[in-house]
Amino acid sequence: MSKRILAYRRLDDQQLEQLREKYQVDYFGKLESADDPAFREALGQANGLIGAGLKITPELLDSAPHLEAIASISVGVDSYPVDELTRRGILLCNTPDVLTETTADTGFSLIMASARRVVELANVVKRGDWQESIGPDRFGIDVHGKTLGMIGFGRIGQAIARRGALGFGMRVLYSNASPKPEIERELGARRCEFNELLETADFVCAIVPLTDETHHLIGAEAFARMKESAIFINLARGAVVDEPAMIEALQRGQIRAAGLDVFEQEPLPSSSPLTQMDNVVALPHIGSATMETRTAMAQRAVDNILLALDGERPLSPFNVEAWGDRLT
Ligand code: 8YV
Repeated sequence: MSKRILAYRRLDDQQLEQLREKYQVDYFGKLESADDPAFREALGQANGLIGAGLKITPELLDSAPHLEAIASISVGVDSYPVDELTRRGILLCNTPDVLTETTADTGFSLIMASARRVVELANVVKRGDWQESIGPDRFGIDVHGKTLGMIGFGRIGQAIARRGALGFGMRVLYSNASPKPEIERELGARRCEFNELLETADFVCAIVPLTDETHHLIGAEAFARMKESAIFINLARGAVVDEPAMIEALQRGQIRAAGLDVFEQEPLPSSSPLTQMDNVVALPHIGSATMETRTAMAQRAVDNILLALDGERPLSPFNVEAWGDRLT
């Protein structure tokens, strides 16, 4: 009997066709809830999953007794219980590389928009409130020549740093579990202690995976260490930051501004004080959201699931150990 794939994120026609050529596909292009009975039924028969944006719990896995592999349309794997998947012999694949440059572009647009108050001042014009030339109370701060502090220095962090160092003459500091000598040489970047970074950087940019270790990594103490003129950027995951502590730091003027693509609760509730603050640029989690990149991410996931269900090594497996010797 042919294997079954359950797709729970929008795929384009050609990608769906690619899956259907080899397997039976249950397609939920816009899944409203994991409790949808039709989805649950499909889960019960699925050998492969492809999708994103759904928290995969051990309870959901209990309803998927035939599951062999999951292809996530994301680089972040914080929606998956990775150890549990490994224990159950389920291979997880993600989509690194294809989104690096696009996500770094988003990061840099947050840096620019927060420093130059782009959204706030564009709204002045839109409201018809541009009555006189802009004075010091609405001046921004320079980006070029400043110090960029990267919390996390993986592919995306390095791509942001490259933009800062090579495009804007910024000094780059980074805090990361392992040193990155090659990019240190390329950009003149320097690895430093977390606290030194917080105390020195003009732009503090979080781009670490969300794990037990990074949960609420940046809280009240971290904000207290930042310069009053510092701008905080979060391109990682909302839960890397203690959000109430960040809101308080912004309200008390402990830091100057924030540029945020991610939040503890997404979509961000309209009642959040962050929606009301002029010194906050808040985006609806668009790090990788361009036509080209989202298409490439979905394609990577399609390729990953097809290879995995064929018993071949996918392009980007995350927990190879789940399949023991099968992929080595
Ligand atoms: C995903 C992301 O598209 O890849 C990631 O980890 O944050 C985004 O680019 C998003 O998680 C999908 O919902």
